[in-house]
Amino acid sequence: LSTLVFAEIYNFPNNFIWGAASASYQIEGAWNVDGKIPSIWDTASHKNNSSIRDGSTGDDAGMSYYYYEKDIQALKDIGFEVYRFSIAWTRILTKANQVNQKGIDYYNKVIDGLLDVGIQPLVTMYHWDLPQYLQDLGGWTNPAIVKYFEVYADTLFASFGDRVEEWITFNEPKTFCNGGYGEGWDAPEIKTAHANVYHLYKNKYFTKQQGKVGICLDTTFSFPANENVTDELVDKAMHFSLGRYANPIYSADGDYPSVMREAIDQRVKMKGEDALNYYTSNLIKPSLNPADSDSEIDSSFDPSWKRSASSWLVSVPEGLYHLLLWIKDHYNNPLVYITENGWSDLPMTTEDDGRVEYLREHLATMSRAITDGCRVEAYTVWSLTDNFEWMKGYTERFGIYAINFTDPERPRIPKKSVDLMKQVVRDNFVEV
Ligand code: PNW
Repeated sequence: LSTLVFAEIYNFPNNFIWGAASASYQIEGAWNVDGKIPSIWDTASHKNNSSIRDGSTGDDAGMSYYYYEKDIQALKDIGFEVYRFSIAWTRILTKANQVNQKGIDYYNKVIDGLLDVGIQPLVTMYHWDLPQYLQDLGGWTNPAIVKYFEVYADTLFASFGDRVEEWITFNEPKTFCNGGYGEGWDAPEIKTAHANVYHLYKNKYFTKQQGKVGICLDTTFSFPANENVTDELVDKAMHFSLGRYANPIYSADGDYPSVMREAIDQRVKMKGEDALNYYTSNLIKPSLNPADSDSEIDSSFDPSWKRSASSWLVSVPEGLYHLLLWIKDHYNNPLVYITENGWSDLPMTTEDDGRVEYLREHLATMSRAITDGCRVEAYTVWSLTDNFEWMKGYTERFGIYAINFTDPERPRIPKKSVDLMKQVVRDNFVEV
């Protein structure tokens, strides 16, 4: 007896680009090798009683620093055409901002190895592993970092730009700013938002103490240099200097100054695609305790949404469809690369039916969004292999290949989802 299964087929454009994604600290290991300097994740994972769930570190991880050829082979076995990986800033420049040739050599080997088998590199410059010495200067809260980042980026373009055609500056600024510097649940685990302290005072102390909490902003006043300079230009200069901080806090619309946003928009429009990471969705409603958050929005999960091994990750394929259409409608239908999308399971699951189902359903909604006019051109699944999942250590696994982190050879063991991706890359359709 056989069961009849009625499957829907969802197609993808012929030139659609398939691949997988990873990040340096999560896979490389070799944390103190060949001139690499410490990053904030070395610091976070090495400190006593670290906040990492299993007390683990990325000191060795999947050892991609030594076994990058296994990663390339794993990509090739599926037939992938693009590999999104990140470069560790801490391998490229020394504390004195000198180029570390051994770090350059490593990424040259990765890039050339990929190109040799016809896989395009898609390079993230910053996936959270900030040099510790820059954090000691304030990290992303110190405006001087802009120059440091520019020197680093310059080194990358000069060293790899002859072969790397696609770059991503930052992975998830919302997450690393809020996690690292706002709520403190990611390295460098700093909790410093003005808004947090303001609300703390308002909620907990104000009734009793009746004081005020403000912020100290600095600015020059901008005078017109001659009579041809308009008042609008004066206003614009003031908004670039003061308004960028003051408007979100004090202005009626509570937003960044529109004149600044428009000027920046114009420059951004020069070129570029949107690299988008989508994992999950939530239900929202007006907050019952408005004081708890600036947005005054509460969010929750629908009980019917399937749960992964990660508490924050539930499967909502429709969310990807709606997100892609929202982007199309709000940003003039830009080119979109889905640079992360994936599912977590427990260590050493290779029968990863949950992931197979998640990927099938998300690829299907992506196909529907493309049919409805969205310009999605590439998809890289998170992640190629199991890896160091930040504060969750090795307790949650995102790979389509499993890794046993106690095996010195770190073989990349295909999970069932590898077969799914092989089929999708070969046929350019997914069945649901
Ligand atoms: C990503 N969300 O972060 C990171 O880029 C990866 O390094 C990480 O391993 C992966 O997720 C899995 O956790 C996310 O808002 C940040 O849904 C935010 C969200 C999801 C993932």
